Amino acid sequence: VETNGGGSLVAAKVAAVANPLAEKPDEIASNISYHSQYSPHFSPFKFELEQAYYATAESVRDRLIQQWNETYLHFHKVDPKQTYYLSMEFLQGRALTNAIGNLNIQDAYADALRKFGLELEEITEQEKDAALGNGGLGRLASCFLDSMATLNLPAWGYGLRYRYGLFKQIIAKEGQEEVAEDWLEKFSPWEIVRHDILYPVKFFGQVEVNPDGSRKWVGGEVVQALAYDVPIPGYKTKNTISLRLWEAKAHADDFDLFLFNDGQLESASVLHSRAQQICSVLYPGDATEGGKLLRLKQQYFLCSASLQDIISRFKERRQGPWNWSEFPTKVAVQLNDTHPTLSIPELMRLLMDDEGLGWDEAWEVTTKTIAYTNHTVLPEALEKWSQPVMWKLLPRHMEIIQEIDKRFATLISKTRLDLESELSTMRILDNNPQKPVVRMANLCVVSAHTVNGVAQLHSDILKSELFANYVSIWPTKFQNKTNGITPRRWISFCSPELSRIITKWLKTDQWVTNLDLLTGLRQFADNEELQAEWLAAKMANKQRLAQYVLQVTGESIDPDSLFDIQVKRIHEYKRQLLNILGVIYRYKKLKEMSPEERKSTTPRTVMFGGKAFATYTNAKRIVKLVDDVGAVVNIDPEVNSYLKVVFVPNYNVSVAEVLIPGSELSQHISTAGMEASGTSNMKFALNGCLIIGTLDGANVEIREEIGEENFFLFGATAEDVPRLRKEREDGLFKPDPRFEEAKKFIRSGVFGSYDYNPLLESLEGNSGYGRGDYFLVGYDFASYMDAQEKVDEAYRDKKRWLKMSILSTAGSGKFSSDRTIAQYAKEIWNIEECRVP
Ligand code: B1H
Repeated sequence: VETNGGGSLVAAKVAAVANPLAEKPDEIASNISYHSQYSPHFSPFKFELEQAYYATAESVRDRLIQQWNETYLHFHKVDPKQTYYLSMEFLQGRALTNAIGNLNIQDAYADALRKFGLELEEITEQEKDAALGNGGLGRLASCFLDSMATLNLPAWGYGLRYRYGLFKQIIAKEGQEEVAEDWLEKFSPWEIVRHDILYPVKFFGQVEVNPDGSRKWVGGEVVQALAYDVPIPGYKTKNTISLRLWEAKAHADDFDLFLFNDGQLESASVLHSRAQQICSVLYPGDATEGGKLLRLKQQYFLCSASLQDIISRFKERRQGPWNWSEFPTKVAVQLNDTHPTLSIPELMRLLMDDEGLGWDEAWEVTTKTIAYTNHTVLPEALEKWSQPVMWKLLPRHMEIIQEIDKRFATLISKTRLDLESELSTMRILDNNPQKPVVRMANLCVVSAHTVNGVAQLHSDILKSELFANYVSIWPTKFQNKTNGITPRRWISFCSPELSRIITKWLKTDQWVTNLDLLTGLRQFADNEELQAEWLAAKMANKQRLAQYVLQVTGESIDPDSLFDIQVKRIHEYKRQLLNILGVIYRYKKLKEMSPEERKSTTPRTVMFGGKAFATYTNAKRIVKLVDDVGAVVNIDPEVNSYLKVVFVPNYNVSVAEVLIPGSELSQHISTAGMEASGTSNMKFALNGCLIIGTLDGANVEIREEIGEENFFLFGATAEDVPRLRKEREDGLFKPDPRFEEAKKFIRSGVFGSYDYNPLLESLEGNSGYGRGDYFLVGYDFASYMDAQEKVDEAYRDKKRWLKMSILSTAGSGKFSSDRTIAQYAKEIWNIEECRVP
């Protein structure tokens, strides 16, 4: 069967036979052929790129299932203590390249596909990203899964199977537009529906007292949680763990045939559609308002289904009678931020109401099981749930939370009279009659055995500010676990060219699982041969990126210019506005120069990418400004060979895999103290990209590791920020003339007629609008521009730049998520390797 633009099943001349353990190209080709003919998704006579992708993915899945079954059975037999990572977000991205890379069969797959006249790359491009997350927090969870599998740890992820993940971003004339991203439009070959794993999850209802005084949650509305398992292969190991995603389903009996037959078609299935809503969309937050009740339902749904599953596995693995005090020796639960906090009252409820434990026993089990990671100090992102809403949706849980709160207050008044005046802010329940809420972070801190931040500076801020009072009660509860990224996806697979060079110079590929070995590159940083190879690899990556930019924006960019990138969610604290104001100033200066003068400048291509939350108007205005600046600069014949500005649409994991390897300078320029960690900073540094940044989040540690001479530092420190904000309020701030000039240039109308006033006003000290330059763009502008001048100067010295680039990669070893996960395993979870033989 020959088809247009695709492969050919006939050309391959292979038998359609499936052998899940196939490793040779011939056998793999027959697996692919088998799936294209016998998997019922498409016509068996069609074998275009899309069909070839699905058949290829299914052939890989066979192997994953084999290993995943072996892993499950092995864990079952050994019965080790196991970690469960509960997260409302997993930003998995594409799976095919990662799976064949981790299984170490990429060459065999490339050969097999060539038999059909296909290139592996065009097949992997067919896959849609699984974007079940918003940004850093969700991607961190996915990197953690890769490391847990690679380190052979008995650990699983639990999340929700959202029908629609993060929206797709389109950049139109009016700025950003959002459309639903239908990642399940066809089907996902990477999930296995588990009809045998189903739990009831209840909402609403009321609490009743049993004759013996114990309490029971009755009535209400029940939905079913159905498991979908995504196998997560480790790198070069058999261990393949699970990401278990829950889907909400109504019970068959919930369909009202009587109403249906009576012609009331919609009312007949009202329970079905209500159940369906629960997993319909990812909460579009980084810190925002939304469909509140639905979000709370989602959170509880994840917690309840996961804990029922964990308890059922615990029981299944006990042979003979058990003691519940064993539970924390077999189970560790990690809460990814406060989003799964309801796990705390849910575990208490299951232990007390279903298993018959008393309060003290249940509390001991719960607190020894659960640990909590904080990912932000932004007040608007600290979750607070309305007490009346919680009483309605989860009455039994509210009783339990009330009791935890009461006991905490008693502890303080009995043991810490000095803290009595702080008690009202430390309590879990804020009983302000105007707006009574439950403070989820406080519930976590009081209940969890360990609380951690995600970079050293962030953890220090947690200890000295947000959670300071609790530290004095439980000094050993607080830890730091600096974030990390998986070197498999973020260099090995996304930059094979650079990876080959690293392996050649280190004379080993062990660095992929022992990233500290990268320090071995330091001794060659000045070596001309390495520098030449490095330059060639970076250039190839830049060309690939330029190709991509041309394809998605129509803009051609020059691979000989400095590729300067800022990609992350659009947020005022991340200060994309500072970046674009700097670009505007640069443009104005270029315009004022003579053609001769321009020739001595460093040509730059400044790229932006990232999504703004749909109702965050200032963030959307920033997107619009960037796009408008690009529209003017890029067609300005005097300037456009020295400066281009591009907004790369729909930034997501797979776009990052093209952008990051092709980057030379990346911007991590948040107001100090506001970015908990950042993780893209680690990805860029690992790929030999230099950083311009503030002393914020993990930047601090990156700079320590790669050396301050290889980092373009600017800006106020976290310690300075409160004082500077005060000065700003008091009118003591003297703006840099360059800052005034840039703003004035926007006001002059060169970038079009869009109303930028709200943005500009947000930068003014005493404006009624916004928070009076709360993010200190004005204050940091001067040192930012000075640092940018140093960048230009450094880039003109090619050798120096290459050396800095090599040293960036060489110093990135600490930021492997393998290191992070090993620390969680040892210092929080107390779990050990459980390797499948
Ligand atoms: C991070 C979030 C977040 N911190 C609320 N907090 C959300 C908050 O849907 N919501 O309501 C979603 C996400 N995300 C990020 O976590 C930090 O800003 C980064 O600095 C950090 O690197 C990342 C991983 O720790």
